[in-house]
Amino acid sequence: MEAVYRTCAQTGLKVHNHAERLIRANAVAGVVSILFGGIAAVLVLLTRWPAVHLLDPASFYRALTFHGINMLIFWIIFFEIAVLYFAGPIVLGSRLAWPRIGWVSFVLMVAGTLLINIAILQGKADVMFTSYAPMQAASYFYLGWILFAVGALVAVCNFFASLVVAKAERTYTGSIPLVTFGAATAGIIAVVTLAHGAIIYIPTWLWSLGIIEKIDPGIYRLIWWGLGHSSQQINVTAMVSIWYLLATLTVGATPINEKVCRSAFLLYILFINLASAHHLLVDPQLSPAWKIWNTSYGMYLAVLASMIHGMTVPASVEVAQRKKGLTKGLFEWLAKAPWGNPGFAALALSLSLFGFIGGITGVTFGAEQINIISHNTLRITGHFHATVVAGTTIAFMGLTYYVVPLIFRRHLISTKLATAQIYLFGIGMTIFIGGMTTAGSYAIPRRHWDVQFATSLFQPPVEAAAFAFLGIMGVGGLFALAGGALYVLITVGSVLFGRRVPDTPGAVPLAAMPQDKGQHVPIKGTTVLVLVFLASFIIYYFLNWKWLAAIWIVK
Ligand code: HEM
Ligand SMILES: [Cu+2]
Repeated sequence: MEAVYRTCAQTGLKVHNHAERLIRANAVAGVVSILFGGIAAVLVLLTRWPAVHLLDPASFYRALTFHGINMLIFWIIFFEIAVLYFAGPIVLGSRLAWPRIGWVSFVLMVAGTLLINIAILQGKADVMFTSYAPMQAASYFYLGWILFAVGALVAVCNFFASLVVAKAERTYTGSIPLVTFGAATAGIIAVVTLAHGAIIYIPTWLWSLGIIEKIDPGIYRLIWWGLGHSSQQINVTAMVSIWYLLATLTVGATPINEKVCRSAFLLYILFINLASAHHLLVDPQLSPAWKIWNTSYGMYLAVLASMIHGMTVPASVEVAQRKKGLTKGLFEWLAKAPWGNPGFAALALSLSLFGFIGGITGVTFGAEQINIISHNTLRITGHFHATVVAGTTIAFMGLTYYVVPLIFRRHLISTKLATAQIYLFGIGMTIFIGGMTTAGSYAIPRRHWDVQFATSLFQPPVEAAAFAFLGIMGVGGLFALAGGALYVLITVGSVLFGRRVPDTPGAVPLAAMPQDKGQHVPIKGTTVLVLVFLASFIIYYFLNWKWLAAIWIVK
């Protein structure tokens, strides 16, 4: 296939036609998936809210399976493939190495999506997102996972091949930009992750066909989480790369120290797989030494990486803002930031919600001892909605508002509405997560149709306060759902009906601030924010040890 390029009038970037079309296709598939997952979210939310308790048990578990997979696998991974094709060929002004294979991998992923969704909707795969053995689904459900994973793996290889092509054809000079570097780290982790997917889903598929007699549940969990957890690190890595990109696009920030940022990305590759062990902290077959080693010493190095990015990104914003003369006091740079720009709103919300809520709860619940009071409660779902929804999803939403004009070449139908969408979704999600996590600390279980266990032989006592927090979760969830629906509406509306972006050169949003090395710009504001973060972390961590101690009252 012949490579055809256009020059983007807005950014001056050379855009390869096949890369552009594949970005569009993957982004559209992602948006369709978040729509599917969102519809299921309405049903799941209204069932977990005891005042409504909408669905019957079978439909609840079906909707929950559908929600988890469409959101965390399809929405996130289709979008990530689009990000890889953007961060590789487009940012480097090069071509996608294998256009035809790009379409093959897209078709494989769509086929996998269809098989899985059909199996769930037919009621033949009520096995949850994790599909733990010995629960069994129809064989084409597992085949769907395999097709999707192979498709995604091929897409990642295509991205790496494109980096090689760009280097060989010298489309850039020096080292690759940080965004591309971050995307490459995500790609490497993706290969490891998808390998775990193949190792676990191929035998499980054979088991569903009757070829293998039995799958050991313990081994299943161990390997499955090599997929389930590591894929969260792809999300984090992609999200952090988008933070850097959004900081450049919105305030013209450049990384304050490339070496530090790049080393932090490397820490993810080295240490993240160990952290998968935090999903097995109450499993009986593993020793405490194994659990503590993997979830403490190893995992903290990956956490360190996130904390480094959590500091360097706002610091780069502070430096860029101060250079524009916003130097008054500690926070003029922040107060006068472009809060009305949907990209900046998304950056600020994604970074702070991911760090303050997702990060702090994650490290705390991932400690072996604390895990016993959070495992399998709604505290866990509260935690990961803060990471993959308030963190990753908001970052993706913010980036979408740049992808639409740059790649679909349409203006947004309304930038104001887009900004409002980000705030509505972010604030709704914060309320939802607060309610959910607190309800979980009253021992409300996750993945359970009935909070009260009304039909069980043994009814555990449920404190009245738990119902109040489940109500807060319900109300916050509805706001967030409205924000999510608005995202789909604005994106689809702009792609179909937005004014065309003209081919005449316009402002150059990608143009970064020149980095004048000699000038020393203080980052006092960021330092204060970092200290507030660390203090919150310490307080929350020790509160949890106190709660743990309070469980066994010795008289
Ligand atoms: C407004 C948006 C959303 C709402 C209101 C919502 C609500 C919920 C609720 C109520 C549950 C059930 C918790 C339980 O009973 O254990 C749940 C589970 C889940 N959600 Fe969401 N969610 C939203 C968006 C998302 C997004 C964007 C993602 C991923 C990127 C996501 C990933 C998940 C996963 C993986 C589960 C667990 C599924 C399982 O246990 O198998 N959610 N969500
Ligand atoms: Cu994990």
